[in-house]
Amino acid sequence: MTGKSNGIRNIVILTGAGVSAESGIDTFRDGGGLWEQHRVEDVATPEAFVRDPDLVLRFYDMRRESIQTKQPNPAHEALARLDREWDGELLIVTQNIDDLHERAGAKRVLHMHGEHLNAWCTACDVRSRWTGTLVDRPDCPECGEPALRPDVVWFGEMPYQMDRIFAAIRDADLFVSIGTSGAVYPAVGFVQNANDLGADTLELNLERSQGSHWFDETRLGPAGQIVPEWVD
Ligand code: BJW
Repeated sequence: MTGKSNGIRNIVILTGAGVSAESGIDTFRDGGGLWEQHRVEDVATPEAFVRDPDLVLRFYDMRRESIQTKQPNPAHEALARLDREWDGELLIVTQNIDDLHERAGAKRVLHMHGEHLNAWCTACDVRSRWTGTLVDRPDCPECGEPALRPDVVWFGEMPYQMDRIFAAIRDADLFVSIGTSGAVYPAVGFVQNANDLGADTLELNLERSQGSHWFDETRLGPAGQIVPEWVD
């Protein structure tokens, strides 16, 4: 990455499901993606969880079990390398609930849509590590109530750490979006914020996203190829 020679010090990288696709984790909106197999309204809204918690919990049990069998790919590894070697500010804001950035070694990672291994108790508001499955549904380790939900952000809920994300974008010289369709707010608006604040903007994706015209530059290809090419 030749950024430093261009005066780039501070980088914000937004990642979406496409960065994990080559690890074998389903995206949401591509052909055969999760939203073709499950209705969003049935599994990814707070209303769905109230209506049919078992269906929602089964959906996340299935994803949690699957993610644990997957490995980081060259895109995660390249970003971890960049995180390790970049001495300016850097923040990987991921919309993904998987932990493949961390398992590749990245440290500066923020999960704006939550994490698949975390549980959130709706009775006492404490977060904990998720240990059970549907057959062994755990109670909250803090208060003992059977009130755990996946600690993920569903439609209609506020994504996590928005203040920290906007602060990082405000200071960014470069905003890079990797493998996200640009269909979901507020992440889809980050590139406009970055543009307004004077950062360079780059999209790395298999296909152009819905907000592609907002980026200064777009490079198309599989993340496992184009992310290492960009980083190295
Ligand atoms: C590759 C590749 C390869 C494939 N290499 N690339 C009407 C108008 C405007 C807004 C709204 C509206 N009605 C409702 C809203 C708001 C709503 C929203 O955006 N709805 C839209 C559907 C319109 N948003 C919300 O409710 C959010 N909250 C909110 O807005 O709060 C208010 C607020 C206001 C102001 C500031 C802050 C907050 C919450 C959204 C929560 C999204 N939750 C999910 C589930 C998370 C848990 C889980 O994982 O189960 O998050 S939905 C799902 O979509 C998931 C993802 O993180 C998110 C984005 O998906 P992503 O990552 O882009 O995946 P795909 O599949 O869409 O795209 C894959 C991409 O990869 C494609 O581009 C491929 O080309 C590419 N690709 N293979 C590189 N090999």
